[in-house]
Amino acid sequence: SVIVSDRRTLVVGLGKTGLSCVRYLSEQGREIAVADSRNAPPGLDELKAGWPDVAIHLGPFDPELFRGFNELVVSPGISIAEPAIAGAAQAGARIRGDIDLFAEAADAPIVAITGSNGKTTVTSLVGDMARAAGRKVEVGGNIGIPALDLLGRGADLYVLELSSFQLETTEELNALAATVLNISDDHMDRYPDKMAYYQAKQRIFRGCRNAVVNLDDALSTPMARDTLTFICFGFNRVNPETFSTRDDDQGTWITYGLDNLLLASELKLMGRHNLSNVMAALGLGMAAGLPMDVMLDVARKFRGLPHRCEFVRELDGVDYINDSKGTNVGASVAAIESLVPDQGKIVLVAGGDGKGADFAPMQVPVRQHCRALVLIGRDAGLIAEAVGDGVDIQFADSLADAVVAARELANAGDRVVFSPACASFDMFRDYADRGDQFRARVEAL
Ligand code: UMA
Ligand code: ADP
Repeated sequence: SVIVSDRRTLVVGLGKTGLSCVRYLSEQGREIAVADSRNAPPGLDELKAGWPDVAIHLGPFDPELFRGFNELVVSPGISIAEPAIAGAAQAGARIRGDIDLFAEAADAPIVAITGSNGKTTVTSLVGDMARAAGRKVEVGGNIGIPALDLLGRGADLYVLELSSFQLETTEELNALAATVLNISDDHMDRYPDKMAYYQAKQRIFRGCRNAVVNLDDALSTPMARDTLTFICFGFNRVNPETFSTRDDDQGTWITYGLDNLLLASELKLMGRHNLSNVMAALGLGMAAGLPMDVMLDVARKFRGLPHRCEFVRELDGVDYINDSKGTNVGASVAAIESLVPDQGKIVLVAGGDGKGADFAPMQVPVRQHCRALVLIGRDAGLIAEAVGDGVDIQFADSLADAVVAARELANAGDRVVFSPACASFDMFRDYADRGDQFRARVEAL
């Protein structure tokens, strides 16, 4: 049977996050053990080499084992609704995540970014802006480097991308500035309903000083205001203290209050959704005290990140665009709407693991802007059903076949857009692997 001691922490999950928690908690002198439901989790060799004394429990989670700990630090890839975790919570254990540990230890202000889409773009922009302003900034979280690994590097500012999973296990983030960029359905395989997903995102505002609020998305507004200051953004407004847009004969301006800041045509980023991302980044940077001229300069130069509305090549008058990071319906709708070519139409390649999403919001934009739809992956049939008649739909067994089919369907002036609206795990290692394969197949045409 398990001996219950007062200070024992179970690190649940041994991916990147789990290892960062082991590293941090060991340094704190905590007595820890690790559990992972897999028999050969990714960080196993590193754990054994670095911390030979830490007990490791592999295979299906054992409720009795879990109840022997008074604190569980749960990785984002694992649902806290797992019976063993819920059981431990019921028995009185504190359930935390790596971001909760980070918030407690952070020695510099935090800028925190969540939302259904645009997180990585905005996080990178704010990070670049802070760096250009001469700040010692560390950037991490869901974007890749676990937050705890950013500690102790002498940062004077942290910029964190946070997922709903990470926020679920965070009590008080106490961010200097935080935003929920936008909310559309995602991860419906992990949440009982939309409200639960939305409530997880809202936790980013706990203890926050400046909220950066999207006026075009009501769900982006903090529900509990406390002593929060608002910095707002949204299209076509002339409100004070608000980043917005205005059209005149020179084009579309990004504005602040009554001031024109820069023309959309000065940006290298494509699409209306990226104007929203730039406005959000400016708002967060302003809250962090970054100079406006430096931020605008970074925005102008920012080229965007791979796999996000990324131009691959032109062939026979057709542009090929890799948007493999379009992993939910909202992202792919934004990609379709911002990539409509001047002359032709879009041939959309989509499909994968839909994570329980409702694909209905794709119907109108696909019917309006797409010449054809080529579908791959597990939920191809669900997408076809949601779009219904009115557009040519083909199914492909592999991404390679899909690229060949898309080439045949596209006319000169069209754009082939790969924006799956789905997670990649049914066919690929991750979205980057999927995007790399798309790129390689397109290069080989
Ligand atoms: N897993 C098990 N059993 C376990 C533990 C994990 O099967 O006991 C599985 C999970 O179900 C998941 C995978 O292992 O499929 C990875 O989970 P993890 O929590 O160990 O992941 P990490 O390697 O620690 O990476 C996590 C984030 N992953 C997830 O949230 C799934 C990374 O975001 C993040 O970059 C990293 O921490 C550092 O903070 C990735 C992601 O896909 C990019 N995020 C989702 C998204 O962006 O949509 C939320
Ligand atoms: P995230 O980190 O939230 O997944 P990214 O910045 O990586 O967001 O962008 C992922 C995809 O989401 C992009 O390829 C694009 O299709 C879409 N996207 C980006 N920003 C927005 C936005 N503000 N609104 C809607 N869709 C967006």
